[in-house]
Amino acid sequence: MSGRLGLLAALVAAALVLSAGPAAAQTTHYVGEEGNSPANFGWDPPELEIAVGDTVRWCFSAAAGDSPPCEDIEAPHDVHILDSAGQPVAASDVFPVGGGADAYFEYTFDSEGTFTYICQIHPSTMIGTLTVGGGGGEDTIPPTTTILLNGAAPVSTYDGPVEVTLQAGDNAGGSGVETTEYALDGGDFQEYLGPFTVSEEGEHTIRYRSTDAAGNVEEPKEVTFTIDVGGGGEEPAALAVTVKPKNKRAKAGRKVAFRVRLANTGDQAATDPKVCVKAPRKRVKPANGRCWTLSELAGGEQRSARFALKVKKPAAGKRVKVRFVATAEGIKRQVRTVTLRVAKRKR
Ligand SMILES: [Cu+2]
Repeated sequence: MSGRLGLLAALVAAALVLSAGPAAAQTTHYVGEEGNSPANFGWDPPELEIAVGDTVRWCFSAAAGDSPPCEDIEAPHDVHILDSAGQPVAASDVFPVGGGADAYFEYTFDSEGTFTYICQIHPSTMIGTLTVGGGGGEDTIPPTTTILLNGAAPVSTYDGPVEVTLQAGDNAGGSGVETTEYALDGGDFQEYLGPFTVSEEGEHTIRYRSTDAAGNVEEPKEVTFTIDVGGGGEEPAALAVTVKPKNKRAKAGRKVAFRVRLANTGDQAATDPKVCVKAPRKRVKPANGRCWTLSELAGGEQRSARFALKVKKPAAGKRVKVRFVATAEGIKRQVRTVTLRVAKRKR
């Protein structure tokens, strides 16, 4: 007869375990009896924090499982599980003293919440509190996220697209990483779903953080890097000069003018650029200054100036070469030559 009862209990227990589904493979926690008289019977432990999917076994015999707290009970007990609204969730039969290996009751908790476990024979002392968390007991430590750029520790400059990988891990014994997020170039945080690529040239900032299942949020970390493809944007300054017109008829005693345009065809700024006019002193005299001087000419910038020249009398009937010489600090000079064809003097 006791054999039949034992078989029945085993079947009930097996059915309970099976009903728990795939999560039943997770941790099993044990609760036993404490005390030795109706005045001080209690649960051991009286409080329990478990993860979703964990199983709790209330045992009423040393043969019922892990010991301690499974011990032979001093009096008959049962267990009723109530939810936070006091509604019954599950209940066992009454286990007699010396119940044997099958003298336990198990339940698997598949959702978060707070529950009460109570022996209805000793309800004032055998009352316990069970907290089912999102995956962890008392994890209060946030996870740690590591960033990899092109599969390695970040450096300051890249010459092409950058693949961003975020790796997150929770502390040992923690509840586990739930989400990892990143914010690109001052944008909102978005969930990281896998490596992504940043390819736009210029400076980029990525902020990143992870959150564990217990809700601990990592203080965001930040990395800044620059993408500079092929060194573009760093071409040295270079001068280009044009002078118009290239040939000009002139008369001795009169002025002529040339339009000079100076351009910086590089990317870096040209420092102290200037254009100076050079011509035979006896024949031509600069009328508004020999040199046109700038403090700087930015990359890609161009400016123009007007040079006025007074043609002297000895130039009459001559062809006069006038040179415009452009220079800047550390840059190859550029020269343009124009010709003045000065009319003969009339008698
Ligand atoms: Cu009891």
